[in-house]
Amino acid sequence: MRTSVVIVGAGPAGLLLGQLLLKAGVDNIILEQRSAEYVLGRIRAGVLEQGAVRMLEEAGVGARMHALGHEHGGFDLLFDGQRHRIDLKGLTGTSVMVYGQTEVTHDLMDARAATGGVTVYEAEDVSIHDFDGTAPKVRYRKDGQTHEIDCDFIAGCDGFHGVCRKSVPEKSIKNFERVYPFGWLGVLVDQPPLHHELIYANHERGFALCSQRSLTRSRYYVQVPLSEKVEDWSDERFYDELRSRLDPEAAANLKTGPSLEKSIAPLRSFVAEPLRFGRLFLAGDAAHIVPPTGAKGLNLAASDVHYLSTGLIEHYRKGDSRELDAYSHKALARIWKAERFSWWMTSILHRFPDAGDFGHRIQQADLEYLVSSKAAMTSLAENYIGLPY
Ligand code: RFL
Ligand code: PHB
Repeated sequence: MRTSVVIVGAGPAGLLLGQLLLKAGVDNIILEQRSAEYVLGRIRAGVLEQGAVRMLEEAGVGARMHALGHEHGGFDLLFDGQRHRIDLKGLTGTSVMVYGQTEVTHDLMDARAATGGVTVYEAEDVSIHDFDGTAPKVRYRKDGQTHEIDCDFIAGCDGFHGVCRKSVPEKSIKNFERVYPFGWLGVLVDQPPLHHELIYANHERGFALCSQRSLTRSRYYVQVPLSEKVEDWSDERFYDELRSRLDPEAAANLKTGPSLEKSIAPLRSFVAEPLRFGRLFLAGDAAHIVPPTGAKGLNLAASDVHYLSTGLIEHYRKGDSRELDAYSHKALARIWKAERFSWWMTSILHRFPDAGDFGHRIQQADLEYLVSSKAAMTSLAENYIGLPY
């Protein structure tokens, strides 16, 4: 078998890259270790920047997103019992789109099927070879048989635990990492959201986030220590904890119901440098992780794919490799800014076990300054809606 680009991973990064390449006439095969149903069942991000919205439009999957997604022109910050609105639209002229990652994945899978793109689901033991030479190969097993694909390039879109980054010799890659001493316990529930926009809360019991997927489906999170087990959290205990971290009005508006999904996600900041190793490129979570506080994970996958797809398309269309050569540098410049923003949002909104009284006062000062200064709020808004690319 032969194709131009083998894409490892059918998450948003792999599917979006595959679709943009197909549209430009660059053939590709996606190898995914899980089933399509499993991939669609993972509940993750919920907020899209305008850049990601544009990318999805470019990939030909904008219609359902525009019909079902909701534009949000702001969100609330809650601390010291008071809510403060961050007027994204007023401060920057731009809003964000609330549309779940599951829906994005669903739309991209449908578009790929309609264009006849090949995705091999349940591809086992994917391994990548000879990417430091001119003729890379990718092997995998499916239904007990071993297959080999010859290609020009490999795109490692296989997430944080994927095989691509791990296949790079240690001396060629540098990893930067910060692990946070807490996670987010999240619940998805078929009940109307308690507020029409998102609420990010800093409370002495810990961070809380009231998010949503639609007018009838809500997504809520509370900060928990890493030692917590999801089995110990009944729905009732979760809602009681969430209510205790909200202002009286928000707490009174919480509509509860049986959780459709409940899980704990640890928080981590991570960047691998560079993003290119010969004919292997890393994109999305395979290359970097942000804590979800700034809603940047999925959006960074989209901006990586913008730079990478542009480079690959120019290479095939014009024989011009300058954009491809610039990929790692350009993508990393944007990645680090999103890493900084996500780290900062995490640091002002969570309770850190070892912050002490001094750390707590500094956090309070940061929040008070933020909501009293238009310049500070504009900086927050500009980063939240997404830096340009
Ligand atoms: P994904 O979505 O992880 O997709 C990678 C795909 O690669 C497959 N794979 C392999 N396939 C073949 N062979 C192998 N050896 C493979 N190893 C892995 C995987 O099965 C998977 O299908 O990465 P991608 O495409 O880069 O997309 C990134 C986003 O998914 C991610 O940044 C966000 O979802 C991060 N994230 C969140 N971001 C937000 O903005 N808001 C959130 O609320 C939010 N919640 C989350 C999250 C990430 C989580 N993870 C990764 C633990 C919650 C969780 C639990
Ligand atoms: C979500 O809806 O899952 C979500 C929204 C905003 C965030 C993180 C997660 O910052």
